[in-house]
Amino acid sequence: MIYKILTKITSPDDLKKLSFEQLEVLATEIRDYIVNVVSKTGGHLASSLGAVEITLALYKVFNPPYDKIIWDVGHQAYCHKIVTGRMKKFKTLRQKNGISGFLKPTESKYDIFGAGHSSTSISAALGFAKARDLNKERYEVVAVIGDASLANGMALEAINHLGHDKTKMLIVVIDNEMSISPTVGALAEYFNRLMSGGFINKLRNTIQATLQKIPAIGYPTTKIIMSLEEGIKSIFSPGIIFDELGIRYFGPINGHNIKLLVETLKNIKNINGPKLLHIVTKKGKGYKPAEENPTMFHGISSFDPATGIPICKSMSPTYSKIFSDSLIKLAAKDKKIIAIVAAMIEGTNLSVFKEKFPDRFFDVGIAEEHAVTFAAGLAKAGFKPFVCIYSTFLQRGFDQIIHDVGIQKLPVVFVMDRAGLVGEDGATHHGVFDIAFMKMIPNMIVMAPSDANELQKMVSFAANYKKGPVSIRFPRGESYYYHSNLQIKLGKARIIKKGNSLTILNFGALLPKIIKTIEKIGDKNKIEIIDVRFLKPIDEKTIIKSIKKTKKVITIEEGVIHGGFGETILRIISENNLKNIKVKQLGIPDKFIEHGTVEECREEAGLTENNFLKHIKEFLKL
Ligand SMILES: Cc1ncc(C[n+]2csc(CCOP(=O)(O)OP(=O)(O)O)c2C)c(N)n1
Repeated sequence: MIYKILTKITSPDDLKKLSFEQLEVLATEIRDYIVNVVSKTGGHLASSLGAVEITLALYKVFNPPYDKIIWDVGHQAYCHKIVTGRMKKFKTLRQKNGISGFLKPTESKYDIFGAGHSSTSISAALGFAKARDLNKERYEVVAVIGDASLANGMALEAINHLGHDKTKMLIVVIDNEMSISPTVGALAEYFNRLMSGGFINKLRNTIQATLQKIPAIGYPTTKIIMSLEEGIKSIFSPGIIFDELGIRYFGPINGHNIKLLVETLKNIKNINGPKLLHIVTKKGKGYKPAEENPTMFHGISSFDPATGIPICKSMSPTYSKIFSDSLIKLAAKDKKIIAIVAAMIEGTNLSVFKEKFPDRFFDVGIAEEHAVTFAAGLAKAGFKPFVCIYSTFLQRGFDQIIHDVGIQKLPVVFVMDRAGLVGEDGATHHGVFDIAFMKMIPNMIVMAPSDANELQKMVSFAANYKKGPVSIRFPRGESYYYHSNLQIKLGKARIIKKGNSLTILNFGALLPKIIKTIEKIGDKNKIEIIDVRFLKPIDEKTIIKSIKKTKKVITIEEGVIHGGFGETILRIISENNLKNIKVKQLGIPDKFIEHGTVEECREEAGLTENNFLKHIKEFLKL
């Protein structure tokens, strides 16, 4: 497609000059461009396609960056990136040093507030609105949030504050009835009713107009019907929840009609106080494969733009698949096993579990905090819940893990998928803090498998462990098979290879890389490799014995060094008064690692075979 208008857009101001017809052409060009780029780079396609018209309408009516338009999550903001001066650079989406897949204020002054995790926009927007009032400024503030993200506790807390505070700002809810899979929960059902409420309103107007035209019945009859309608309206009244909470509700309106969006935004822009505009969109709009399969196209790797068929690289099964297969096998025998996810059924690979055991599967929506305490209740009542949440999103449930699970020693299993560096999603999504936050919680068993076989055994160990909470972390992507016939015993490490001059202590899935590195050196008996497996309780005996022998230690983990596994080893060395020990901790240094491929991110963190080799050689003076 030739981009006649798109190539001329260098900032949102350029949109102000366009007619509605031109904006419609632009929307088509933007969609085509997004599909083409994402088909090569991968990314969050379907939500961004659905948000094209609302982006154009917002920038036609408001004046960013003076007006603060704050996007929730940021996965739907590709059109925003393109029309805010990043059209050419958009081709580098999610690549190292390229455009971020989420919102990043260091990337553009138009990315008003950083995001990647959901449901932060209303709180942040209220912060901006309050600051404006305190500073006696006049800018407008808009939070743009999806229907699934609106149901999250944080968004609801912000609404609670906003309705009470009465500050002037606008919330635009993009309702496509989808999270990654269809939105779940009572609020989603309420939105459905609002949509039919809109329908009722139209019907009501049509009935009224028609009846007015018939002289025989005329006005009095209309009144009776209207009062009946009022009865219906009190049940179905659009927006009643928001209105009752002090936030004026407008909508629902068609989120793909630019003219209607612009006119509505203009009409409500100057109304004081908190407002909510409910727009209805189609996820994947304008690209047939994404419209037909919005879940698959929510976040997708490269695909053929002509057909929508993913360009698959053949891979061994992912760790997520190994985990879900293991859990399904265990759940078939143990009726107490329950799986809980927070809006990530596909990502955690648990759709088969859901099909097989619908009564024992719960998708609680984007509600990680609730997922943890809900599991705590189930565990207290005798069930064995597995809370399956990406490492990065479980950060939200930190207090609940301590307060509701840890202190009560409840047998909840935390399965942290995507633990470690995740690559293209970048700093907001790397799962690098869980080792640190799990290990500090009393009563928590902290495990990390180093291969697929070990993961299966750990899942089975966790299912049978009754004395308290357990956490298991595993990385994104392809699994490896290294071990065979192994047994998992609480708190027991495994010596992978014996040696006398250097101890390498591994925690997690980087073991195959370590072994490959050692193979390159051709070492026979210098290096001892220990796969620690349990960070809590840790096998101090085996570790101390090895350290006493070699006096040199390298610790390796794909998590933050500060507070991580390596620091536990320093504690062991110090508490046991081991003298003259040289230690190198390899892990994520004290900075946020940006996006890139997983290998590029590992390079930045120093978690590559080359860097392992460098430190091994230094220690062994090779
Ligand atoms: C705290 C948190 N949990 C989970 C996710 C993963 N996630 C990203 S987008 C998304 C769905 C968002 O749905 P919605 O808000 O309706 O927006 P849509 O994609 O439909 O436009 C989810 C679950 C996240 N980003 N943050």
